[in-house]
Amino acid sequence: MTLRLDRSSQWFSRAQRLMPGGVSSPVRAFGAVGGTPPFLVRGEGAYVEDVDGNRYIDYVGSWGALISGHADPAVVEAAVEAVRCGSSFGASTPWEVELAEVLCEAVPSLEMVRFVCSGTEAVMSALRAARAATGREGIMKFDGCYHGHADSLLVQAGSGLATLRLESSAGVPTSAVAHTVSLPYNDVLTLEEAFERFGKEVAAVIVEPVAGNMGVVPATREFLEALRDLTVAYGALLVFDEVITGFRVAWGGAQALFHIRPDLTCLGKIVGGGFPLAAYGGRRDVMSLVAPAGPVYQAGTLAGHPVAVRAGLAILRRLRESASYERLEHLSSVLAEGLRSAAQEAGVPVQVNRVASMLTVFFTDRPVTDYESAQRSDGVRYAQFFWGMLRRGVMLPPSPFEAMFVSLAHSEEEIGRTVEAARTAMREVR
Ligand code: KE4
Repeated sequence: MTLRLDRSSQWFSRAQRLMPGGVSSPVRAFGAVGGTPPFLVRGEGAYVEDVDGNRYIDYVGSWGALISGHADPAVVEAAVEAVRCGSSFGASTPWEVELAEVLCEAVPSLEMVRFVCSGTEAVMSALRAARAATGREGIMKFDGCYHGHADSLLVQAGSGLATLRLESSAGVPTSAVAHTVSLPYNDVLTLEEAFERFGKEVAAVIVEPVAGNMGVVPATREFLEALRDLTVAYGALLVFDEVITGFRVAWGGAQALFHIRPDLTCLGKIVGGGFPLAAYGGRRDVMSLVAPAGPVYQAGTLAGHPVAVRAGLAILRRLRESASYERLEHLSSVLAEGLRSAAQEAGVPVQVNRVASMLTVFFTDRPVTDYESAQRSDGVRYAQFFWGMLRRGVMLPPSPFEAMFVSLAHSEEEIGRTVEAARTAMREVR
């Protein structure tokens, strides 16, 4: 079967004349899978449609934000009603207080919260607060984890950097990363050694408690407990980057799932309902340092944007509806099992890593437990599988270093059709 992408191809050429790589964010340029990225014009429920009229079952979901599907009627209504009242005021609104109350009630570590416009901003600001609270400069992160594109974190990062095989970024001054160290994920021994060497200089350790940016790789309980114990012992703050996992893997995020309470948490994606809204928060004594309450400056013209906030409230209300997480768990486990058996039938070795409704198909016969093992998976086979599925009307993330996301809009029908497509697409993988 052929996939006509003529109009997408024309738009891509036009875009490349004026936009770097023809995209607004690198991973969208299909660097890892090649070919022309479909230019999308519409999303509805579990489906997206491109300019050529092709329709796909979507597992990108705006990189995890759309846990209730595209154009969720409740989210659309909230956003339309909000924008009818004026798009933005640059002033406080009742709704941001309501959203702050919902987040602080749901996420165990949140005693106070500040809204920003992106996950990058949330992480950057959380680390600034951590440095102020500890009087230290050192930041510890983990290979393959991605925390946005702030200078100090572009070290061995996942997501788009992994896709482009970049270890860091040009234009980042060495001084900006001089205090950042990146260690192997899930490696307790190396972590302990690092703390022995410079634990007393570390302001914060930031981690994706379930990594989504090297593909899905869950942290072991031993690793998370070691992170919590060592940060307490050495006086560093533990920061959970839950931009993906917040409200994805559980109502209270990975920290609720694993019963590990970080000092600060970063949220994004789902909490904005697909609009530009993110947040950081945590211990009251740390967050009270943030201006104007304290000396840590952070600001934003569109922070707490009323349309995004009211969309966020709507999507979270949907998630509170009965049995949402049980439904996501059921559909995602059926999907993962179906992908495994499709690969097995075709004689293609894969590992399917899944936590709740986020999962990744790694083309390798060995377990994927960190960035190194994720990088050993076969990217060429992933690209073949990606296009085989796209030709069959299923859109996977265009990189093996990202996650597939199931939404409440996916039903047994979409999961069944996806598994059916995988059975034949796997046979084309060489
Ligand atoms: P943004 O600045 O892109 O809103 O969030 C940065 C960020 C922070 N933390 C985690 C765990 C993240 O996954 C992200 C962003 N995720 C990527 C996809 N994995 C965004 C997609 C893109 O870069 O185009």
